[in-house]
Amino acid sequence: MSYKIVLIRHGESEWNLKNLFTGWSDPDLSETGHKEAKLGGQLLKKDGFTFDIAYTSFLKRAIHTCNHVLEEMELEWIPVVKNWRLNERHYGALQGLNKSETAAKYGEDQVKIWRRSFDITPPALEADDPRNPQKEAKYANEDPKILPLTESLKITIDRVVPYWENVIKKDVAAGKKVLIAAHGNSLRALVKYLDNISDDEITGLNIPTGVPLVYTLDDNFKPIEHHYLGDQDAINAKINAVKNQGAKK
Ligand code: DG2
Repeated sequence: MSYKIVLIRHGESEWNLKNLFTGWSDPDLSETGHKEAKLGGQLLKKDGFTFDIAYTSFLKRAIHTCNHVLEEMELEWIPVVKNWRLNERHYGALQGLNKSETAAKYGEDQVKIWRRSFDITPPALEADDPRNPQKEAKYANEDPKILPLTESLKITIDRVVPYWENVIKKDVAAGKKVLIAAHGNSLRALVKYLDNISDDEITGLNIPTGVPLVYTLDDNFKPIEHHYLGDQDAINAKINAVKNQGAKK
């Protein structure tokens, strides 16, 4: 017995295009991002995939990616469950800053620590910042104490993994075919857990925009195999582009 799940990071967002730290900010997909998401859906359809349910975040770049994929697959009718636990890692006070300019100001090493270290948090938003999630209507039903002002990957794992274990995995175990449309770091959190990647090794993992990542899991939900769908050279180029976003210009 084995299970298949598909993860997809949203297509390029307007802020990815401008190379801005995004986190819980809510820009839409760029023109390229819309195309990437549609292509992701076309590749899944061509390879005979189908889904019974999709999970995504509260952020429109992931929601619109999910919609594009389902539209290309003529699966707009399936349930789509949205939850903030799949949101991008909260980038704190870095949100809205340009990654290259931040590297020029604080050094590439510091930006790498903020982007890829396991347990170091970026500087937090002030509680009275208008971007505090406690002030946003979409988080009004959540316990304000658990809404972050900044997050490390470790903290992100602490909300993504319970959502996988307690909610999504139950659908997979029940035989449902599941799509998860989320973000660079919320997916790094899930992949670290599924593949049991060490705290050190995870610093080198970058997830490209808009490319379906197919996991085959065994009875115990341990990965047997995973692969990206599409042209591998193009995918590697995208992975490198993500890696280099923190370089000085
Ligand atoms: C990016 C990831 O998140 O950035 O928040 O800036 O996947 O929602 O575009 P996404 C952000 P890096 O950690 O790769 O810098």
